[in-house]
Amino acid sequence: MEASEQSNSLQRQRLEDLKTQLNDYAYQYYVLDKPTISDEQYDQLYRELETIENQHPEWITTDSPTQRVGDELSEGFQKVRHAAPMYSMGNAFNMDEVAAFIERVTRQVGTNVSFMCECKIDGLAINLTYEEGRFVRGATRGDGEIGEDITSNLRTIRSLPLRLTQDISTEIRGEAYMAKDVFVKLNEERDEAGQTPFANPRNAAAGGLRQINPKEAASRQLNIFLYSAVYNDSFRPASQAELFTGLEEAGLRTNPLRKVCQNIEEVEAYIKEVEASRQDLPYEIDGVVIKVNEVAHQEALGYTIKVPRWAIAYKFQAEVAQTRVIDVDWTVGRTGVITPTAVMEPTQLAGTIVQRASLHNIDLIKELDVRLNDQVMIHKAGDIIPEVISVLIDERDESSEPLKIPSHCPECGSSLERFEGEVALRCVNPLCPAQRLAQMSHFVSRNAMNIVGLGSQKIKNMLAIDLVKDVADLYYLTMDDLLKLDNTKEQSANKLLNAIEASKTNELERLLFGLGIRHVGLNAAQLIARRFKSMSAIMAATEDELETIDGIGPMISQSIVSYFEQAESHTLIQRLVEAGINMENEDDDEIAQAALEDSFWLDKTVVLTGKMERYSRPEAKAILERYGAKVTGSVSKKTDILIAGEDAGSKLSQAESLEVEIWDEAQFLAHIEEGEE
Ligand code: 3B8
Repeated sequence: MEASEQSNSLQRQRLEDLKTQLNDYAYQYYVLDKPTISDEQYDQLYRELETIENQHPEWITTDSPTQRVGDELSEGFQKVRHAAPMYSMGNAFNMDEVAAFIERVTRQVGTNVSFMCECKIDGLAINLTYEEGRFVRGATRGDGEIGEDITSNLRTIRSLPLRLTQDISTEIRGEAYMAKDVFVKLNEERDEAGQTPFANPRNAAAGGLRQINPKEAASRQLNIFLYSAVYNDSFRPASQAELFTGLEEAGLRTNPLRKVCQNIEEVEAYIKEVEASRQDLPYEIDGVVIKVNEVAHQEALGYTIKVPRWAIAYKFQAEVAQTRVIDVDWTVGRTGVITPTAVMEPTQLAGTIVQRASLHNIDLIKELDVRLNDQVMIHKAGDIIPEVISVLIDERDESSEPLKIPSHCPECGSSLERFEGEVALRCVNPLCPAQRLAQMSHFVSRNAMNIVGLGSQKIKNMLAIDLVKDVADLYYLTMDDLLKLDNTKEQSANKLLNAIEASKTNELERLLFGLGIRHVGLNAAQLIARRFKSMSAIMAATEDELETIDGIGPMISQSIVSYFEQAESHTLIQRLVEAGINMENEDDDEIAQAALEDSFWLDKTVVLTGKMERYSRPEAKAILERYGAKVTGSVSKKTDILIAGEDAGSKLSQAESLEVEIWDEAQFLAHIEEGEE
């Protein structure tokens, strides 16, 4: 064997090992919820795999973890015929109907029957096709016979195995859903961005599965539970209980909250238990599914034209409550969006006492025609956020008038605007104290810079006497300044100064989140800070570069780029730098410490091509970015330097013809090493 062939085959072996390892870690993390390595270790292996795949695109297979989020947009969705129809279930709305189901089943197949009880996940039915253990296609239920091919969106779901542990060839069915916490964050972001919020996690998940851009789908962070399969010679369990263990052994995610019951009493106990703890589950359920456990009995019972005779869905009563609207609060968010909230007579709803409900925006107010003193029905969206669902118009007083929509900011009095395509009203006064208050409260909040002891009342007082105008000002406060505040003695002032000082060394992701860039939630901030590792690299990043991160879609990347296009943002960051706030990722090596201001690379546009000895392309790119360079993928007139390794191709000739400066690896290393000192 020739040397290069040998190194090729070693590399190929490494690639296979990496794929297996990474898929296994993802399984531990996303299916079993038990991470076995750190995010950093995972990232490192992932990037090693990416590097090999970049060098050998012909080796990329669809089950590679790098292939979860593709670049191609779907052109509408292809229709696919299911191997066997996907039925929906008959419903039971009370225990009598459940009892009738159990009696009928027992009459037909005898008393030697048990029942599998499961939670009814409120998501969307999906169908996953595996061929010899490989995920080849995913589809919606559609009309039950024919669904839509949503493979590229389903691939973005991290708990969905691209490769099973067994060579199963069949269709596996389950539910795709959005967890409650993801839903709450998504709606907060949508409110802030002036977009219509989703009514519930199910709609948000449905929207995610129908994205034409898989990157958007990935950012919805959907999850799945599997609960049924088309049986054949490669997969034939004897019972629903065996089906679940079989799915688990194959690497598929199942809901552990299930129970085999022998009789109606046990079924009823399960239903009661689940209904009572429903609020505490991290996902929304709308009932309990009761299935004949034995597959032989299931087959004997069969199907009607529409539904299986061996399963039934017990639906919970939707939890709603009636109360009266006392007032409507209009609050100004950190981007100036005005959010209306109904203040109501306190009432018990789904486990808590509720007295405020979001009305989201003026379109919703007009649609509901909600007015002061109205009797309204409320529920909890995603089991968490109280919302007004309807108004009892008949109980309304004759003298009642439509709600007055403010024309001016309730805080600063400047006139409100409504941007095209948005449902939100906004205060566009950049000096609005309410916006500043909201921005600063966000900046100091627990998940952001976590400045303990700085509540919104204190910030309000600071703003009122002009001690601070923006978040950077916090870092220039003195003892004398703080003593000017009401109720602030030396001791508490000292504490606060210490808390502010301590926040200077926070991780980069906290700062990035704290800036309050639209759409940049905690999760996005973490992903970005961990990949780019310094504020300057983030500021220099293009939309394309940001989107190379799994989970960062166009909405987030556009928002970041446009935030850093503003001169005010640069001024703010500069003042934070001068105050000594950490702008780098902690685990950075010495290179990251290079003083950016002196960096030769600052604001240079660089293109990498060809093979280098010392660093892989992604590594070289990361180093250059930490020095402040902008690394792009193609040579243009704007390129300052092309760094060409061995076997450089078209980019080299392009650079020559455009008279772009060309360096070899030695020149590059010399400059990096210089910078390291
Ligand atoms: C047969 C079995 C439909 C379903 C089923 O959590 C059938 O089992 C079905 F024809 O729709 N939403 C579940 C859920 C849904 C179904 C199911 N099991 N756990 C659910």
